[in-house]
Amino acid sequence: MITLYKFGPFFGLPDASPFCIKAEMLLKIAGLEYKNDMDSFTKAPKGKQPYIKDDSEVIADTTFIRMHIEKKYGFDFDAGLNAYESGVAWSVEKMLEDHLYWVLINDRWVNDENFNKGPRTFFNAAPALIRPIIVKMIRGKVIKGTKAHGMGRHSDEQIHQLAKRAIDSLAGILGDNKFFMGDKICGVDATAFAWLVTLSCKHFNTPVIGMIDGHQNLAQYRDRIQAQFFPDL
Ligand SMILES: N[C@@H](CCC(=O)N[C@@H](CS)C(=O)NCC(=O)O)C(=O)O
Repeated sequence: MITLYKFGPFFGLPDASPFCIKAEMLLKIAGLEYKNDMDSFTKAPKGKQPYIKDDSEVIADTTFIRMHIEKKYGFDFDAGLNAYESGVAWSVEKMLEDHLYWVLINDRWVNDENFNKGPRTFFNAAPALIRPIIVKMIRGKVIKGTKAHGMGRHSDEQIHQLAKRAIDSLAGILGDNKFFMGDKICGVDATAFAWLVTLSCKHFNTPVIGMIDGHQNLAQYRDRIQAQFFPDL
């Protein structure tokens, strides 16, 4: 049995982290049985979630989780795609994970209003006396990360200009397809759904929600996948 280590549902989303939603989607797409563990972040081998335990093997990072599923279970997430299509799918995935992710982090962690009603609440269980210190330290670490990546050096307006360009590209690639690369769900859909549902979260105040909802194909794709894979939400 596989155990998926994740944060758990927050803000009406399947998980606070799009990477955890992606990992869960990969397991669901591959049709593998798994159970969730939402209490083992401190044991994460790379200091990040998600990670999985499959028998005695521990695998951290969604891309390595995907590779593990491909190798151990012989499941091909890109079955039927030619080399060009696989390349497009991989590029889309990495645009979301390594570029649009930082828009999300900026909107949630840098913006005061969103931070106060979002990430700040992750620390509610910490003892009241030291809570402000922990919040300041972790928020500072995340903001430093946005600057190290580079996204955090832009103005909000510039960040949202970049977001719009990325969202418009996604809409263009999806076109009239049912799934990102055609009629059949494939690996990139795990990431695309995870990011679209997370970036559309109405708990937060961000123009990115309107950018996504402005594309009927993206909004319908997100809602279709949510209804199929997370019907309880
Ligand atoms: N490349 C990793 C990224 C995972 C990741 O960034 N996880 C974040 C949540 S979105 C995390 O656990 N952050 C906690 C920390 O850095 O302390 C993957 O694909 O799994």
